Amino acid sequence: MKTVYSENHHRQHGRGELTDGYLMPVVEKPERAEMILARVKAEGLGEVVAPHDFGREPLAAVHDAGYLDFLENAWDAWEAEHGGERDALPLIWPVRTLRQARPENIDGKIGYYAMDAGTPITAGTWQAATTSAKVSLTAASLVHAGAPSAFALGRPPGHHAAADLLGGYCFLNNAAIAAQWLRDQGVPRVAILDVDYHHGNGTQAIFDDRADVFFASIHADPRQEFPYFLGHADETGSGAGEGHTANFPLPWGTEWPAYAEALDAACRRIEDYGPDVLVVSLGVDTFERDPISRFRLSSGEFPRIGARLAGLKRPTVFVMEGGYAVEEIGVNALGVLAAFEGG
Ligand code: OKP
Ligand code: ZN
Repeated sequence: MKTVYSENHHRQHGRGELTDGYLMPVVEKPERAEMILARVKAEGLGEVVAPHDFGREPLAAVHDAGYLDFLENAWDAWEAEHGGERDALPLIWPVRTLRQARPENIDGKIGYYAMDAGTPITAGTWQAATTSAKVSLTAASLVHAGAPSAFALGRPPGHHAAADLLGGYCFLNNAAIAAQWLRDQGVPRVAILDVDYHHGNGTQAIFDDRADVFFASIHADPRQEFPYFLGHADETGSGAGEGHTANFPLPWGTEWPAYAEALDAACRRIEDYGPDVLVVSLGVDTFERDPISRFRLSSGEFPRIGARLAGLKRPTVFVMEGGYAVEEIGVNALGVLAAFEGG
């Protein structure tokens, strides 16, 4: 399969994220994509191609216009207020009892649009995030044109970003943008399977009330793990989307046997839905030595994920999400992709 990649991801290189009371180096860093790209080349997965420009429309089909304007201008506003020495991070949020209205001041605006203080906005964030969306759209367009599969090797990731919300290192929801674009090309049914360790709260929220995009996610139980406030098993979609969301939360310490069972259950739900295209939010932070996660999949088990996905026999767009064990991220991601091709 082809890999879509652009060097522009380097433009997102945050200096600090608030973690455990400390301002720490950001774990979502450029080396992640470099390691995966090196492995794509080493294993000869296929041609590496550059993304095309799709304009703003596919972004606006998923994200709120005011949010996109904010994201595009946030760094300049932050720099004007605080200088450019430090990344832009929020410190207050419109939580319970506060009014849900967008303030004028940049500090208020960041709180309005952010879900955490771990997702720094930098000088290059807009360029990197829009390129990551283009990478995902280009992979979707390859599959739409008849390729059995394609790999969107982008960063920053996207699955925590909702229509008007950034967080969890995500700004634009690359998987949702690809899925919506496919729908807008006339593809009747799209399924998204999110295998990142963290629940894809943004993707779920975007398609919550819709039956034309099925969302399934296998992830650490939000009672224990980020993003804490979505991803429980009883969330099944709303309105017209009732029954079109399926969450498989698993406890800390989950190993392959329990993971495989959830993966099989999620895949059976997708088979029942019968999508024309499958979008996989591919996170490999389920790895046993991931520095911020607590599942216990070994490198040898990622190919088994790829083999199960191949069994769905659907045109498939892989969109890169998380995975923070930089040394092994390439091996683990390619484990899934190469086994998918082999299966
Ligand atoms: C993004 B993706 C760790 C703080 C957790 C958020 C994790 C975001 C994961 N001390 N920060 O789903 O891989
Ligand atoms: Zn994750």
